[in-house]
Amino acid sequence: MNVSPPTLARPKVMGIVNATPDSFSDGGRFLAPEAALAQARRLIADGADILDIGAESTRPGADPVPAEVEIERLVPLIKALRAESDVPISVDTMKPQVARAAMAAGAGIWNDVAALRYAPESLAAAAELGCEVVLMHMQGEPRTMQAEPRYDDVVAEVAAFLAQRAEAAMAAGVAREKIWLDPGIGFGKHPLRHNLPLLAGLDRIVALGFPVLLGASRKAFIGALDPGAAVDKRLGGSIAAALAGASAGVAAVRVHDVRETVQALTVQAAIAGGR
Ligand code: HH2
Repeated sequence: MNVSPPTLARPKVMGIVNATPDSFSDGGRFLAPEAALAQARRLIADGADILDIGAESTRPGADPVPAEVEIERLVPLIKALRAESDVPISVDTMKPQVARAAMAAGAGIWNDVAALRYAPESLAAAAELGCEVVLMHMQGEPRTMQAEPRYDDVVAEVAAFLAQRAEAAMAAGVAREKIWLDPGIGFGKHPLRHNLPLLAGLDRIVALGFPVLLGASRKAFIGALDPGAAVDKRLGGSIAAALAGASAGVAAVRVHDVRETVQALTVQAAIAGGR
């Protein structure tokens, strides 16, 4: 009997392309445009549904990058990719001028870890661009966010923040259906005290009624649970987090290891479908 595998709903897998010299997990191996392009091609071949390209590291303590430098790193890469693939491209930037240049080059999603708070014109730019926009929760700013993060009820506070940023975006003219929310794992959060309740409470973020993106791949909470696991030795934990996200109903997961994550999510969905 020839039984073809069922195509069941699973979250989309967003593959991370780091076009930065100081990214915490790739160590800048993909800085040169050709190398970043090769990395992007590999992620597409591995089954990425979306690519997320960033040129400014948001790792704790990272230095800011001027907009012109981000644009120089991003635009040639986006144009080259657009010429050969129609995979949706997301750009990981806080700066509206970078988002503008990226959308003009062919990107379609603005992934903003500052949730359109970085520049006064961010909200208006997102509305004008008409692109999809990811609003992520962060306490503090990248350089200092891990100093002393504090919450009374992390899930309630993150959910309230995201609901408020979605309202602000819609009030500025961003269409409801363009908005994604992201709890911002690791962004101004204690590795275990804050990230674990957030991962356990993802259904409350999903319940806000917007598609949710989850970025847990290779993050510090995995190293805290498996002390000594180097950043590139956190695949098991990253997959566990992606599966938890899928169970909670997230729409997409942002990951380094696309092939393995697609496989895990596909198996999870197939098992759920076999009930
Ligand atoms: N995490 C990182 C960067 N951008 N964007 C969203 N929406 N959600 C996230 O969780 C998220 C993000 C950090 O991860 P990484 O890209 O691996 O490292 P870097 O800080 O060097 O960009």
